Amino acid sequence: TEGKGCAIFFTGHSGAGKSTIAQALMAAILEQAGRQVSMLDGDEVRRTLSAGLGFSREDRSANILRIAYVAAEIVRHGGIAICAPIAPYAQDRAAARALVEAHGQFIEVHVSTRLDVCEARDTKGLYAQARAGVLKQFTGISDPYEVPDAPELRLDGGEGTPASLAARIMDILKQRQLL
Ligand code: GGZ
Repeated sequence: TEGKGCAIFFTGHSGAGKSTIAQALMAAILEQAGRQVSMLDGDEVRRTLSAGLGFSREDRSANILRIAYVAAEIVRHGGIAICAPIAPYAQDRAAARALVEAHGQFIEVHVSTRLDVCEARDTKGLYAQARAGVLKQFTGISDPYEVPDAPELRLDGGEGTPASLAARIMDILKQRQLL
């Protein structure tokens, strides 16, 4: 286990491809560097660590802070954490960054897939429910998404394979000697 601790923090709309790219990244890190990765995916976190939280601004902030707290702890011990929530608020992303940067590097990856592409995919049918008003406060439809100003990387999930997009992140991790 060479390398230092770091967190790769994805942000982007539902259906942008965060989880898929995160999975490809985890596989690449394991294959190319033999390093284990802790995955804090939006979906699973919502069922476990953040069970009981909703989608108000306050609950979304609490969710991001919990994820960041765990990631910071992993990074503090030299591990690699991949986080993949929507994280729609710049203030929460900045707080997450501050928590992690106390111990190691924070690589923010904005998965910038256009909203109409995410909505057209609608893999889980959530956008349709949001349009129908069944799902309230849905990011991009009836709730805000603040586009990151200066992420370490911006990836369009509508272009290229998950493996090719993950490879762009691998390049950064190698450049920074984190693997
Ligand atoms: C956004 C929602 C909502 C609302 C349920 N807004 O694509 P998914 O389904 O699997 O991932 C989304 C997930 C978002 O949870 P996060 O923890 O990533 O959000 S945040 O960072 O804002 O705390 C989506 C589903 O939950 N989902 N209701 N109203 N996404």
